[in-house]
Formats: sequence, structure tokens, C-alpha cells
Amino acid sequence: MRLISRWQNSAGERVRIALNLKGISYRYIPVGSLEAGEYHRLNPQGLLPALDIGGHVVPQSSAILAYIEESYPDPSLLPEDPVLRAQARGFAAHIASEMHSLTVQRVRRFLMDERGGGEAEVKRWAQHWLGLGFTALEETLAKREIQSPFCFGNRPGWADLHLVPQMSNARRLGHDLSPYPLLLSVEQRCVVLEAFRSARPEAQPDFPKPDDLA
Ligand SMILES: N[C@@H](CCC(=O)N[C@@H](CS)C(=O)NCC(=O)O)C(=O)O
Repeated sequence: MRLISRWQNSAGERVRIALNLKGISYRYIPVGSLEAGEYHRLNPQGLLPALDIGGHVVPQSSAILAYIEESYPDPSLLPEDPVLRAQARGFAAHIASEMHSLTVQRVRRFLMDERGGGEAEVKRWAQHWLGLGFTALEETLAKREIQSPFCFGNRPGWADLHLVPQMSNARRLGHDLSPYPLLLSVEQRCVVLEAFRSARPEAQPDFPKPDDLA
């Protein structure tokens, strides 16, 4: 199995965490350029990540995560209880569909370059969607019938592996996370775990070395 991604690819970070939590070994293939070319021939959507399963390429982290969960059910990334399971999926979908997809670089770049939005306006755009999203997620955790150390249970899973990369993204975009203490406490518990640590951008082989940044 080959995970085609790159160090700063936060949808790819979700998949890296999932593979690590399940103890699945994989080859990490970093993509340097997303310009139309070789990668587009492999994945016409042109977005990262993609999973190459013996020559069959699967795009979209949600589809990749579903494949991993179905093919390697143990340990499950989802709670046993069907209602909690659905709630965990709903939490994750809010991040992937309502927050990440509205604030990713290509959307911000389009607003800036094609729509003539200034930097402040584009920042305001991102803060708006992130603020709405995180407020809803914090409220969701506050309303859980049973409070748990991770989003939906005693082990990190589907919801947590979406939350942690999104919080890092938000910090990079200058979003203040202090109004979300429950989200912050879940993040603190996750980031010390090896499955999350080794999925971080800094831990990837293509993460720029100090010399590259000079
Ligand atoms: N919905 C997609 C999102 C993929 C996505 O937006 N990936 C970003 C990086 S996190 C990307 O490839 N961006 C390319 C670009 O901005 O041109 C998924 O979950 O896989």
C-alpha cells in the first residue's frame, strides 16, 4: 500500500494517523508538485492524499479511511455503539466538509487571485468558517452524555484523527483556539501518542530541512 501525500497535507495526516493507530505498514510517497502532470494522470482530482492499493488508486481521505476501516477492522476507529459511531462520523464530516474544504489553500488562493480579495478579506473568510466549525464541535463535546478523554470514547479514533490536523491548520491560519477548552484537551491527549506524533508534518521525510528553508 502506498500513501501518496506530502508533509503539509492535512487530509493525508488523517490517513497517516489511521494507519498508525491500526499498526498498518505503508510506503509514503511524497508529491512535490500538484501542477497538471504525472500526479493528475494517477489521480484526476489532483488533490492529496491518494492511496495506491496494488495499482488501484483511491482519492479522498474519507474514501481511503473507509477502505482502511473495512479492510482492517481491528482495532476499529469507530465506537461500538451505532449512535456514537454515527456521531463520530458526523463530527469528522463537519471538519472535512464544512471547515477544511472551505478554507484550504486552493480556495483561499482563488479568492485572492481570481476574486481580487485582499489578504485581510481572505483571512476573514477563513476565520469565519473555522469559528463556526470549532464552536459547533466544542458544543458537541460539551453535550456528550458521557464525557470521555477522547472525542467519542476512551481511545482516539475517527473524530480525533480529523480534529488534530484541523487544529494545527487553524493555528497556521492564525485562528485563536483558546475558546475551545474541550477540543484543546482532546488534542493534548492525542499529540503525545506515537500514532499522532509520527503522522505530524515535521516527522515526514519530505519535511523541509533548515537548509531548504534558508
Ligand atoms: N476532500 C479532500 C481534500 C483534499 C485536499 O484539499 N488536499 C489539499 C491539501 S490538504 C490539496 O491537495 N490541495 C491542493 C491545492 O491546494 O492545490 C480529502 O479529504 O482528501
